[in-house]
Amino acid sequence: MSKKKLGFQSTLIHGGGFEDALGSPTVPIYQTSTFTFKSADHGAACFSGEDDGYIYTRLGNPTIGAMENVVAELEQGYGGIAVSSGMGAVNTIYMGLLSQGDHMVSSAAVYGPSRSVMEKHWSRFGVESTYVNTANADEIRQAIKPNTKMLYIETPANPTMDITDLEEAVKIAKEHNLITVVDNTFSSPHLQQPLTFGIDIVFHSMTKFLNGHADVVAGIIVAREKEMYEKLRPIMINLGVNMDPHQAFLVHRGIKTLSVRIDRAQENAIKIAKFLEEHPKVKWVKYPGLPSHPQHELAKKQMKGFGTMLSFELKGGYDAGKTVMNNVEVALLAVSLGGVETLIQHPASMTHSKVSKESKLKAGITDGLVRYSVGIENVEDLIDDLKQALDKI
Ligand code: LCS
Repeated sequence: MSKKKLGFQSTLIHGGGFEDALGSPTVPIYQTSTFTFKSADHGAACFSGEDDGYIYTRLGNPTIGAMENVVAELEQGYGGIAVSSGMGAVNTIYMGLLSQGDHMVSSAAVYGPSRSVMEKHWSRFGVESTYVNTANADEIRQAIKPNTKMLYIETPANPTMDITDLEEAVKIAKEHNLITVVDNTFSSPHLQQPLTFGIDIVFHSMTKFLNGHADVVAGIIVAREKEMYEKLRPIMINLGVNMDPHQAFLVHRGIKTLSVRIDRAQENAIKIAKFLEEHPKVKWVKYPGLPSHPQHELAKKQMKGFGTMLSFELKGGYDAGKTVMNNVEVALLAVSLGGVETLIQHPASMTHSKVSKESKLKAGITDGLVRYSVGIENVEDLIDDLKQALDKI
């Protein structure tokens, strides 16, 4: 293949540069824990770094490496670090870059455990955190203290769909010498490439869009610069949150259809968002593609599409939401998101249940908020499904 830089969709298919010795177009699954050395000297050279041969799968593996290289290319970063889950990525980043006495400013609306692990556990090791609405740059500025080291952003945020201005965030971080981290799970690199805005680290729960088929739990970190990559990779290795080769194979297969899956689901998402917004029983809908979304213009500027996630609240609050969740027949009542199947869930009692009620309300996660992840089913079926469930209220 020519060395010309490929477009995004070609990179999904051909990225990473892996060439199989026997000509397989897919990356074989090296389902092994260890690799034999040619000699004792060769083993020593692999450990010293003189030889880049494989040693042990927790340290590196060809199947995992091929997938890491594709995602690093898609995010336009220096290198990818595959991890066992999205939470493996979160904790690798916290452990690698925050020490006792350091402070982190983060989006208040983040995936519940990304916040609760910081507030309940990293705090035990002396790491401080402040959660603010990062969609408001003034709130970020006011939260920065002399010991602030990291600005952690989830955009669009789970589950409020709030959008943080990445350009502005990088500007603030530069003024205060902060490391910037973006959880890019809700967009995937198909819709948003935070490293191109100057963000230092991007990570994903690949359980979601990158894999896309609700059959794997996985994560990845991509660093913009070599130095950051080299800081984080040993943390993943020593924490032991490495990926398994079979997991990597499945995610790599899912990645190939990332663009077609998201483009197709987005066509459904805007129609569903409009249907809900016009429905008399609906109080509000948050979808970046609706002009009523408070950061609709920002979404247009920094994202290549509006995504497939939306949240809404019914006029009847939680009880009405529960009726809808209990009566949908095409959408599945389940947590997770970003797959080909449509999912519906209730963040306050499910994904964000471990976050205190006060913090949830401050972050905009009301009791009545219902989250809906749009899949690639026929949109008429999804709308009819919601219609009949709303009729049951
Ligand atoms: N970041 C975001 C934005 C997420 O949505 C999730 C999982 C994670 C990180 C953690 O990834 P995991 O370890 O599960 O691969 N989000 C979930 C959700 O909203 N429902 O179930 C899981």
